[in-house]
Amino acid sequence: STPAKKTATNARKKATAPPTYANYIQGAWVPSKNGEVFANHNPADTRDIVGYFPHSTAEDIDAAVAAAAEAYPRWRLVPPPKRAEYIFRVGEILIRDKEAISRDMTREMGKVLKETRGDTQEAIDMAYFVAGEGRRLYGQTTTSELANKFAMTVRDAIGVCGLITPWNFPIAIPSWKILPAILCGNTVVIKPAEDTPLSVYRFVKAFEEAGLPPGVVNLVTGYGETAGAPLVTHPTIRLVSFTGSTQVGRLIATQAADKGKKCSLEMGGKNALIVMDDANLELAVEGAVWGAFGTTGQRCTAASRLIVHKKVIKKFTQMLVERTQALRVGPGLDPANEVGPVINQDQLERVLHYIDIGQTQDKAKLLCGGKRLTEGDLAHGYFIAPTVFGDVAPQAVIAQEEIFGPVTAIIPCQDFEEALAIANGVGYGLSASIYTSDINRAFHAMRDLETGICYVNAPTIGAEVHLPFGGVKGTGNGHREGGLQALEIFSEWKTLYVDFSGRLQ
Ligand code: TXE
Repeated sequence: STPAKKTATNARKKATAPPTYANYIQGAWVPSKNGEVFANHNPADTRDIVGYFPHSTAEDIDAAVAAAAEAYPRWRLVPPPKRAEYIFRVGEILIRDKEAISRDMTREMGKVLKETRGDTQEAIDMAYFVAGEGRRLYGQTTTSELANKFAMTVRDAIGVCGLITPWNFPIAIPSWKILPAILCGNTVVIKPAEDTPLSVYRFVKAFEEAGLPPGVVNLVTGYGETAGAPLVTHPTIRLVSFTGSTQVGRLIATQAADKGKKCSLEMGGKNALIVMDDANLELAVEGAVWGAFGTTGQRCTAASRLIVHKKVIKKFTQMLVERTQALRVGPGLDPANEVGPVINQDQLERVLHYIDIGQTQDKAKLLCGGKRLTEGDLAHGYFIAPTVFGDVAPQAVIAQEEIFGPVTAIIPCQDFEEALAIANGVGYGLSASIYTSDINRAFHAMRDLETGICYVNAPTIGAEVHLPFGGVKGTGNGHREGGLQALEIFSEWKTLYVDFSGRLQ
């Protein structure tokens, strides 16, 4: 196109007001009952409003839950291979729209395009994986104590599920919940994070286009206390699946327990990456950089603790700091950038607060980063320089609490046993990794690290959809998403006995 044409297009783009989106209830796009909306900002440039979304309340949740309850009896009787066909079609639509969805996601969430493409791909992978399970919803047949009596188990749906999701994986995490839930015959209401509603809007659009019957998937946007809380406490909701902060997760667990609802929680981590003296240091540094700063450190699997053997700590630290300082920080839509902004003002303040604690209270050594970046256009976004602390004590605040930002802590260790003890010395237990060339140590670590996921010679990140994802200790409540294990969350076992003996009892 000619330069003149380009200018005209840009002018048109600027003149267009941000779109206003709607909730999806009973197969129709509807505003919130109070008519209110909230603005969704681009964290790389807050002057850019991505769109306005319904500021929903209990009334909207009531309508969505009623739609899901109405759809449930029919959906439950749709044979699973047929349910799977809708899911397969959703996967195809996501493939077609992958680039557009990923660009929108970078705009509303901030992480770089390479990562949002990965996020969308995860939903595609999940769609195909789950669709395949439609023909394999196996139960068991087993022996009976009595002759001429047959015993078996089948998976049954649970009912209407309330799904509450965070902003760090705006489409992947919703896919981990919605897809297995509806495959198992449940209907759902999803309340996505207020910072990333557009990605879920686009995901739900795919269900609509796939021809999913009205009411099976419903979307209500809004804030946690006004839209999320009424979903959790709604009497018709049989199951709540939540990913987010520990504080909210604990509250939801209490509310669900009080009403006898099933509840699955995923609440974060304080993940350790151990570097032994026999590690390939180049590999370990690369793993530490992406484990710590990928998604700007806003991953529940982020490598926020680097436990390094004293023999290699000097070399490792020097290589890591050099590599970290070379990272390009900026808007995620520019392919030259490697690290995007943090999600919002609260998160910016929270991360800077932890950086301050690291220096003042923990008395750790700030090796690089440690400040907000405000040069040029960065001033309009929530950018923080990737930060490395050295000489961090295992009990330091920054080595114990989830920071959820581009901050990592190097903790020295004397030997392998001490490394394991430090790694296990936190309240969380999501993922851990060890870099070593000693196979015995690797297996020893895999056996004794108190986490739901362990990596050897790979960073603490990189979940695959056909494997279970989740953690022990404060990370969760015993459930696993992904893999066949997700079916355990979203279905109940029903035991069936058939007596064909005709015997009188
Ligand atoms: O989480 P919230 P926030 C951690 C991370 C981060 C911190 C705060 O440490 O710094 O949490 O993030 C909904 N009833 N993680 O404030 O508030 C909310 O609307 C029902 C780790 O964003 O837990 C959103 O949809 N719902 C994590 C979702 O809960 C409520 C990912 C998560 O928001 C609610 C995100 C309520 N009372 C944050 N209050 C991970 N495990 O990966 C809020 N919500």
